[in-house]
Amino acid sequence: MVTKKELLMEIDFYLVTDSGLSKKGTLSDVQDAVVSGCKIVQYREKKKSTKEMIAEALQIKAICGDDAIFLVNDRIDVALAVDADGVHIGQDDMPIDVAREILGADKIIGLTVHDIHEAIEAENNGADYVGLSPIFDTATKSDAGKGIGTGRIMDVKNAISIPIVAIGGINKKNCRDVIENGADSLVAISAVVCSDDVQRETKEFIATIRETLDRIS
Ligand code: 3NM
Repeated sequence: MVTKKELLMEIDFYLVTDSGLSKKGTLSDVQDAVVSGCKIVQYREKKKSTKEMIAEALQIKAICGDDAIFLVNDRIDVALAVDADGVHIGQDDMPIDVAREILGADKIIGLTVHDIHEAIEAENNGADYVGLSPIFDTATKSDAGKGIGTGRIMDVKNAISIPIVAIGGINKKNCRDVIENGADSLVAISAVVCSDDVQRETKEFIATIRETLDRIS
């Protein structure tokens, strides 16, 4: 069986949940993305109680099963409570070495980085992948700042060997450019969860990412 860390090397479209933006709800979005071939899901929930989050996280974990990696954003306690595959944390959250100590070697830890220096530091501190952000301006996260542009992705790619997940303002028009510039995977929240057809959008993102990766490899 493929381990979740091995599966991390095969990710393409990466789903981050957003219950505030979602048309059909978080569980529906996860179900639609996973049946469409999405191999990584991050449960990002800023509004619900811990109790509600644990109940929902257990359902997401069940949907992901062996087919998709299941990570929890920020909340290491919730990840531990439901035995998720790992966490995604930010620069101001728990330091990676501390998170690793708590979670253990087998869990996946992703860290948001904004430049080459943070990316190198993330790899040196034991991150399994980096989320590079924001690539473009985005209205989805009010404090994301100005887009860094796709050119920066290749700089980071040349400096580290762990996977790079691009995030921020990505849609079907600009996603080829993101992959051509070195991203291994990408997140597109509003472009997918605001859609009427999450399955169709997920499939189209996966097909475009795969086709671009094949073309440049
Ligand atoms: N983090 P959309 S940008 C969750 O810059 C998140 O760290 C970001 O949403 C960061 O795909 C972002 O709709 C939201 O632009 C991305």
